[in-house]
Amino acid sequence: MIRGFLFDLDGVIVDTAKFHFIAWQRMAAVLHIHFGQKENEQLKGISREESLDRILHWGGITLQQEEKQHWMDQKNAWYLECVAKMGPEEILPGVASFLREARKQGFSIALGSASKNAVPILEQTGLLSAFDQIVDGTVVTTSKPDPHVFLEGARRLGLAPEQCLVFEDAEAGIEAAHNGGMRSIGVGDPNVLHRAHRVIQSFKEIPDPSALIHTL
Ligand code: B16
Ligand code: MG
Repeated sequence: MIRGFLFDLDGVIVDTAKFHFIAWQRMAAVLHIHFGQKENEQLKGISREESLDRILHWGGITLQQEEKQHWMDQKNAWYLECVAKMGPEEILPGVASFLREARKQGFSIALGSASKNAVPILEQTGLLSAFDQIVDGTVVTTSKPDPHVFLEGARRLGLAPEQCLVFEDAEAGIEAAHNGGMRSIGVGDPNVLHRAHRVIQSFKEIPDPSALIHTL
């Protein structure tokens, strides 16, 4: 029986993938590396450093750790310029009411994100108090598909993995959920997320959390 929900942040609660894209693209342009939407898709759910490693690899560039740190800091500064303009209007359709209903119905709710910027984003969008636990990139260093971020979320909620349902927009995140022994809902493209137990385009399709878990 599902008793808890584990939410990815980027691409599930808010569409920050577009801001990551803008920031990585600025860097790629300076380094003369091709970086398009297809490449960006492969960075969803992947940590900042691993994302940088992948982009440098695609561009055939090797950098010293110090230079890598410079680009991670610069990319994050560009990213935060976008985040600073965010407000509740950036919450994806149906998410806020799903979170409210889930709490009313007694489900436990945790965030399971690779992002180190999760708390400021939840603060800016007014959603921080909707979560019982936050597990983010400041807590967990391994990238999805490693299940640690979700296992830690389940542990903090006091639930077994099989009592948790994960919401994810990234292939790597769906894999992470399954590697941790959890069920998953893919949010987005069914062709990318075909391994998920169910795929939705939007939370507007699933207004009632209790009804949802009976469809799995
Ligand atoms: P930051 P999620 C992930 O968040 C993003 O999908 C991924 O593109 C990003 O590189 C990663 O967070 C790290 O983010 O640079 O803010 O620490 O989808 O796991 O919520
Ligand atoms: Mg995501």
